[in-house]
Amino acid sequence: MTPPEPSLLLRRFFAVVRDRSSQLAMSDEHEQVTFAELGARVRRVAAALERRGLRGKRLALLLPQGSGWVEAFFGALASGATVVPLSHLHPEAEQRGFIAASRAEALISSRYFAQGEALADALPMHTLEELRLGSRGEPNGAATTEPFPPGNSLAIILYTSGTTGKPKGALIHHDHLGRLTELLSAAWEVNHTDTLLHCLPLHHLHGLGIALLTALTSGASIRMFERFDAARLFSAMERATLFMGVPTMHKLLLNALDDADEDTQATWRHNAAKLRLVTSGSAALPVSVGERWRQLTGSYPLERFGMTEIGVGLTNPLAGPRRPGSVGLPLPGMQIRVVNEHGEDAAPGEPGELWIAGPTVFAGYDGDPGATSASFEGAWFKSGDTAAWEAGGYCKILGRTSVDILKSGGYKLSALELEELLRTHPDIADAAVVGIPDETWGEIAVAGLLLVPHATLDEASLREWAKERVAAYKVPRRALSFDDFPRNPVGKVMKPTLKQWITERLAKPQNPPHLEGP
Ligand code: MCA
Ligand code: AMP
Repeated sequence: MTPPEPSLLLRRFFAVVRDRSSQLAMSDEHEQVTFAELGARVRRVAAALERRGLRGKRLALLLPQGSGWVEAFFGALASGATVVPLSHLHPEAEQRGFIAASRAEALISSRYFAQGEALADALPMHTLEELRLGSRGEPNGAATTEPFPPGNSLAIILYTSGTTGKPKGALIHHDHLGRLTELLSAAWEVNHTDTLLHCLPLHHLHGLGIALLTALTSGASIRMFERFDAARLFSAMERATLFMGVPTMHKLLLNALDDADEDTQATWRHNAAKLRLVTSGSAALPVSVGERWRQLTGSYPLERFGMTEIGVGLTNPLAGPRRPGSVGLPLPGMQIRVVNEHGEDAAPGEPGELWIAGPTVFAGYDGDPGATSASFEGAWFKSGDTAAWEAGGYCKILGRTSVDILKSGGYKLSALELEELLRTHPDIADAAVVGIPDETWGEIAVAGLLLVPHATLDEASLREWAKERVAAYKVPRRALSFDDFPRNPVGKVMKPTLKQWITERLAKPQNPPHLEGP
């Protein structure tokens, strides 16, 4: 039997390190790093981790977004470890939940990062500073990273919300990522002449795989921001060619442009026109937002469809018509079906569920074979999105099959996870969360609440309470109390009706700031 091929992702990365050594790999808030320097740092971290016996282990990673994050990430992968990216956007309680769920055996963080220090009692911590120095008496000899782990070994676990309460861990192999970067690099012609503006969170596949890894392994430079900041992004566009964002970012950038003074507007327009490619994904791009970007940059943003579990399935073409409101054509290398309720391929125009197969489809949900097999039909991953074929083989996303999955600012939220959380509040007897359409966020999560007798609760303190338990972006933006929810004859909450009730209540000019129990 021939041994499995070594990691394509690492082979691609180190080929760029070799071929583009003197070129800038990234610049972040603190420094500029060439590919040669990044590669050397990655090798050092990999060797230090390997000496510490961490090959094959699961390592949580919690660092500020920047060159250190990338160094630790590739170092861990090259050492043969699996990375569980944590986010500073999550409160400690949630981070501990991900550590427990993933069975991570160690944490890579920094001695200068308080959020990492706070987790030191939960699992052994390896600081980036120590790994760089090769301290603890370890020899600091030439760091070798080969042989790379095999392509079919586990590279990352990403947590994604589902129709069950807790987020599920998606198991993603080296070659899922390697192929993703290969397919996107080819489709969007990402190359060493590009500079990508990066401000997406790295604990999700958009920021990590689609943006960061695709750019780096294609030899592009990355200008990395720790967080989204419209003014800084517009300034940086002057020396960039690529920007990948979620629709909310595109909308917030336009809002900032509208609010800027005349001179600033002129500068920002001039800078934006330098971008060769703006992509949009993670949620539907409103056509009005896309059209304004066309005016700014000269071309309609390239909208594509992706998912944690599958990578990217469909994309509008780089050259050739980009169709507003459509996610485009199957990404070359991926297979797409739209399957109707009879299990047959839907005719053009007929709605059905979007199914995806191909080399970037994940290996399953961690420790959940039931959920894994329920989401596959053979090699086809069933997305839970409703779609239809349009003329010319383009595909349109019509919505989600489940009312309990929301998309807010590009983040997937589980209504059930939020309801379970809200029910643990002492003043709340029951909760039902729905997604309400919103111009900026796509949808916002709004909680309908049944309060315990005599309780009074205000929305602001409820949000603060929830933010100690889950990431702020998951916390319902609004909460309204009801005497009861609309229910069907067996007592189940009728969410579409509740959505209507909430929409009507929100449209009324005044909502009481305090929620009151019966
Ligand atoms: C922030 N807030 C939010 C969200 N983000 N509320 C609802 N939904 C959100 N997404 C809240 C904060 O808690 C805060 O509330 C207030 O808004 C302002 O927060 P701030 O941090 O200033 O917001 P921001 O930095 O402007 O954030 C907006 C954002 C961010 C940059 C659009 O949401 C973001 O980075 N989204 C990207 C998500 C993403 O990468 N998804 C990819 C999934 P308060 O005022 O109460 O404190 S992967 C995927 O979908 C597949 C693979 C694919 O196809 O890409
Ligand atoms: P996630 O699990 O966070 O990766 O989110 C994946 C989901 O985001 C998909 O199942 C879709 O519902 C949604 N999505 C991604 N890209 C698009 C797009 N271009 N248009 C509409 N929905 C999208």
